[in-house]
Amino acid sequence: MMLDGCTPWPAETAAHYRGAGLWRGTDLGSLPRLWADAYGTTTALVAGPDRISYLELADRVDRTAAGFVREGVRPGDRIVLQLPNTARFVEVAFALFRAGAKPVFSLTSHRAQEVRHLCELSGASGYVGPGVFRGFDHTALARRLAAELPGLRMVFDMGDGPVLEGAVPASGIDAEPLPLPANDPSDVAFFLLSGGTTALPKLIPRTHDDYAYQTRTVAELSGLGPGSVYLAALPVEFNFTWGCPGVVGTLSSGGTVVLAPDATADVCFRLIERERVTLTSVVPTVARLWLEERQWSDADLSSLQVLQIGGARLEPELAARITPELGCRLQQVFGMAEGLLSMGRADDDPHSALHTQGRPVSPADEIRIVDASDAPVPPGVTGELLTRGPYTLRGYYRAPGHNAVAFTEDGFYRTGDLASLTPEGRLVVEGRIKDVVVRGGDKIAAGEVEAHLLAVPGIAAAAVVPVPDEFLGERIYAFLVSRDEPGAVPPLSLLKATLHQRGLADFKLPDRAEYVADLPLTPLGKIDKKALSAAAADPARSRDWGQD
Ligand code: OOB
Repeated sequence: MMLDGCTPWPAETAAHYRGAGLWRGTDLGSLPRLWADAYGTTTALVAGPDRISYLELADRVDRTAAGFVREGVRPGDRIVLQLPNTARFVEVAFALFRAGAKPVFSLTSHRAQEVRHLCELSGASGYVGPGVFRGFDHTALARRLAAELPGLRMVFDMGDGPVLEGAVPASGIDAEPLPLPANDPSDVAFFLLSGGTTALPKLIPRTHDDYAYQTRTVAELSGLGPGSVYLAALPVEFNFTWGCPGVVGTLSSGGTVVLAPDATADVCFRLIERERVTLTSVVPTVARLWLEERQWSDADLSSLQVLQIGGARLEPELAARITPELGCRLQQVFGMAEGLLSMGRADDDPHSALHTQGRPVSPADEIRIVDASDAPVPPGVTGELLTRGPYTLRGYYRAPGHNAVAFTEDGFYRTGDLASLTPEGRLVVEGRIKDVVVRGGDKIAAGEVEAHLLAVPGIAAAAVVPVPDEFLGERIYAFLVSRDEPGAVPPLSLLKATLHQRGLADFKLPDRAEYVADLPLTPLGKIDKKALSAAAADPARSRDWGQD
């Protein structure tokens, strides 16, 4: 049974996935102990100076789970989890699974707007955060939210600093292990966030069975084993880092996970050299920075066998540089928090490795590429990518209205991506129709930023579009119509400050704003974003992003 507010797979489909051995009844909460039995004193996690064995990890998860239960965490509770790349993240996530609670994976860059929304939408009863992190007091924010949201009863502070009254410090989440009930494998284990096409992010329920299947499948096809060392360079709460094969896939295979505090070449090259990392995953923006740094760095990267790149369009010119300059294989990954993963394979021919995003990872993944009337198009023709399968959601959490348009009647998820298939069945991602800016791998829903811009006094209309950028892939360009005469409108610096003050995460702030007399409309009367994107990309416009 899935939590109320989720859309389960139809019974026959679920039975088929079970019968075919894809869903094996795995409870994610039980995994650390099973791994400890299999891999014992092998190092599971490396984080800063800490090296944590599989046995230690399982013991910590048991004690932390018991600590959460003692503090009032109950099965079914939703708990917003906002921690950086630390061993704590892994311990807390699995401890919450053990306790039957359902973590909601939030980014550490999220601020009041996002955290409040996640707490409200999930009906969270608890929040686990890093205390003060990168100068921001997450506990103070959570305490403020708890004062407003009656359901939010528990605030846990995993930081090292002094802990505010009313919050539980990390040391308080520790108790003698308890026998805890197992989870229903078909139920939600945790929630990922959608890249979002609507004004507010949606929650993606991921079940124990579907995520266990995803991570096992990707780990197998990546050839992971006890000698594998995975570097978590991107934030660990991304599906890419957490489970493609990522943290969960590596731990399932007896390998070692190294947690990087950030994705800079400085930090990551040192870790690759020191820990003999064999596999890591980055977005194209990070890959570009690593290639730049490689020209100056003498770090020994010879252990690195595979660099996974995904999350945003990879320019062929950048793709072609990976193997010659970093000495490892490039594996393109097209994926989404909603499910479907498509990846290159070790035996791909060089052209496919550079120019396609590989094949879906499961033989049970169903792909349809359709035209505007939902009719399938032949190979080689671009259309919208629809998909369903054993680890792709059937509905966002508590979003019936949106689900009615985001899924077909027979349960295919409309990805909003434009793609074509090669005659051999490889995916080529060509673009997208969804209203999103992909800025250095971060997904920003245009509608969300527009809603905040419209709340700024003096702004009558707003349209946010992507504009190409050499380093970030895309940046955020806002076209605005003022209520008054143009001279009286807020400049970009003030707009950014206002949105920041409203509690919007900084990565969503417009890089550039331009006032126009009115916004162009399509024949159907909608804002013509294509025309605006083209205008924003016009080289006649200034590229000096730092200025108003
Ligand atoms: C990953 O997940 P999300 O949920 O942050 O974003 C999904 C969207 C896709 O629908 C697509 O629009 C874009 O990101 N995307 C790509 C891409 N990989 C993702 N666009 C072009 N080329 C690619 N290779 O981004 C994600 C999740 C798991 C693994 C990898 C990426």
